[in-house]
Amino acid sequence: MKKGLILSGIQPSGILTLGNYLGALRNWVDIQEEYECMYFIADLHAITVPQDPKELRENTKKALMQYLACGLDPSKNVIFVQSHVHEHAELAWVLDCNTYMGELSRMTQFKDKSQKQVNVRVGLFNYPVLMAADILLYQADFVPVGEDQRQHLEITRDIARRYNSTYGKQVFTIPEAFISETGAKIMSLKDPEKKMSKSDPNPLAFISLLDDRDTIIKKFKKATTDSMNEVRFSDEQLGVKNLINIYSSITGKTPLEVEREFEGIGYGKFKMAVGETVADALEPIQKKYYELEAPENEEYIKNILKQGAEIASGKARETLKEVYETTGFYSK
Ligand code: ATP
Ligand code: LTN
Repeated sequence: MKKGLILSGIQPSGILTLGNYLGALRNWVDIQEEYECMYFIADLHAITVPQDPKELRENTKKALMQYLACGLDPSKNVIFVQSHVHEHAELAWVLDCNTYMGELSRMTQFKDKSQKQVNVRVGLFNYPVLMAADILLYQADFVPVGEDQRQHLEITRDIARRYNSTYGKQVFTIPEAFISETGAKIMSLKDPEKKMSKSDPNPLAFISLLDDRDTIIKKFKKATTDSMNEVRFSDEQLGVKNLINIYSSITGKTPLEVEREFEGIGYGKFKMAVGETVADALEPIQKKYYELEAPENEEYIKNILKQGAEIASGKARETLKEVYETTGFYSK
């Protein structure tokens, strides 16, 4: 018996990072046996900041290959590209008209991301509404994401509750965030106050899932720490805390066990150990990824997305139809 519907997505705004893996993808793989799962590539979200069309197209295909390489099984999960299902954008409009400027203005991701833009797009401001549409369209029960998305899940719940109560009908399922205890917030290797992000302009700040061993080790060697030279899981040592967090979410050891393991050992050796552990964890993923990259797999990749979009569209159509009726649109 399946327990409920799971839905999540990642933006194809670059090659996925260790943060995307530990905060999201890895958990998707763990739950694929138990739940009915739908995972998409959020290309509509990616264009909330400027994207080069050629890179966006390539990164979308690469994102799918990274999903598969990380262990998502296309026979157990519905995998699709967001723009292949036009209902996402359509529901987003209806929800836009049921969302307040004030509540969107409070989103911390908007505050952070808009600071980095010269001309801030309306879509960046609207982003959480599109995310709400993604989730509500499939009547998802649980949404496995990293900690940074908690606020967007809260606004999704608010929008859904408001719509249901405005129209006096349970049109939308109220979804719940599904955030794992470990790895939910991996920080930048260069600025441990910021989260690790694939669109960070400094490549030393993140570990890409496709970085080779030498690059991974080099990045960890250059990771920001402090002058205390003590491996401690403390808010006074955010850089070291982040490295402990990465190491423990891969090895399954608790932060206390990691502290003990590296007691009296300098940062050099500690960083090396974290780098090796991460490289070991990514090695099988990269092997699978490069196999999938072979030209003869092109058809296989296309088929996964085609089938995924068909199944997703069927579900999306049902919800949108109900929303249009409930909203009062005159039917054909
Ligand atoms: P961008 O840099 O384009 O904003 P991103 O790397 O921050 O992208 P998203 O595509 O926005 O990643 O996020 C996809 C999923 O990965 C979400 O569930 C998000 O919570 C999770 N995630 C992203 N970054 C991290 C991180 N540093 N630690 C843990 N989880 C993360
Ligand atoms: N906003 C998410 C990506 C995303 C998403 C979703 C995640 C878009 N739509 C729906 C879960 C459910 C992010 O990680 N930035």
